[in-house]
Amino acid sequence: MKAAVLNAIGDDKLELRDDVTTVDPGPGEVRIRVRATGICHSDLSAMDGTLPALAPGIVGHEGAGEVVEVGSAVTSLVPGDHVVVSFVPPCGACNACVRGQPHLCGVHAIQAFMNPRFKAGAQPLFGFAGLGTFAEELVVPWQGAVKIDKDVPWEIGALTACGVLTGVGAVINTAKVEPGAKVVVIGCGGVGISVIQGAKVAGAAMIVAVDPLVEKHEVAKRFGATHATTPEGLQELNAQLTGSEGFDYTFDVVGAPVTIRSAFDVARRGGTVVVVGAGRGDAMVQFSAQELFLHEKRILGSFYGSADIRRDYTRLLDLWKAGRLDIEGMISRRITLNEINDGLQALRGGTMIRQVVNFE
Ligand code: CXF
Ligand code: ZN
Repeated sequence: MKAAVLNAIGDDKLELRDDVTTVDPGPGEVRIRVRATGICHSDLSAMDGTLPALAPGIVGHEGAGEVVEVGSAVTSLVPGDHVVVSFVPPCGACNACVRGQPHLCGVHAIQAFMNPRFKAGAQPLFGFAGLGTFAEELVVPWQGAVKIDKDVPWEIGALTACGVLTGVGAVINTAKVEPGAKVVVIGCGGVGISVIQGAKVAGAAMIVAVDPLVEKHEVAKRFGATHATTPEGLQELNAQLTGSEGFDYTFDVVGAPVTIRSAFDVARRGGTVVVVGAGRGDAMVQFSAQELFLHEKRILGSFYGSADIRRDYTRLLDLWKAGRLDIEGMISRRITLNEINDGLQALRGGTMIRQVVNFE
């Protein structure tokens, strides 16, 4: 099959090959024919070493497709089913799963670093985050393939897999934003736009979008932002909108020390700061010992929208069907796998919300 291969961490291009194969599905695994995948900023982060990944490998972690083969122990899926694939298939048995935090199940992530998921000729290839959707097929545990209705377009399913779930989940599950809240969202890519949409769904009264690219301000407003500014203008808006008291909820969707610090600074005393952005392991953020206790700001990490994929993929697609989440509108561009390097380069340019790769 055809796949886009990352030969080494640090490469800025993927190699298109047509001699790639998947591992055979084990008893609890399913083979999926990928029909659409989004290009997420985390794919660039895997390529440049910001996020942990192994090479040679296949990136791409936001996809939807059709089940083509199921392992002997799989009872919940059959060939022909349409599924959204997840990079955190909850095993159902570990402490995180039993505790009710299936998004923190680490079983598949650990496996992903030990067992290659593909081969190119005789060369084993890893799958980023245990997936690798920049390939025509992939094999995943059945728990990582969630069945969706057949009338859901592939690209809508694909974007739900990572960006929409991560952003809307951060608002609804992690922060639990309530009606009337004043919200700031720093970073207006696919996840940031999903945070904005989540805040709108949650009934926020004020949603301030922050992005250095002014072209994105109108986009953010189209998805529900009530105000938009560059990072330099944020304190001024804070003064205007809250009398400098600060906002109830602030979301960092960049993952850089300066944006996390800024999210902290514009949260009110007792407010909630949510770190959604996927930052570097060695990037440090400073807080004074005094400000942490004195202002009682709650700093919450949010991984994968604190989601339960079985509950939340359906919930998000129901919101989409009801017209309350605009997922089509997030698609800036549609390409084929042959154009993947062009898509990655366009994402580096900063103005793309989501590009979708459609497969035959
Ligand atoms: C990332 C988080 C780290 C693993 C891959 C996906 N989240 C969103 O892009
Ligand atoms: Zn992603």
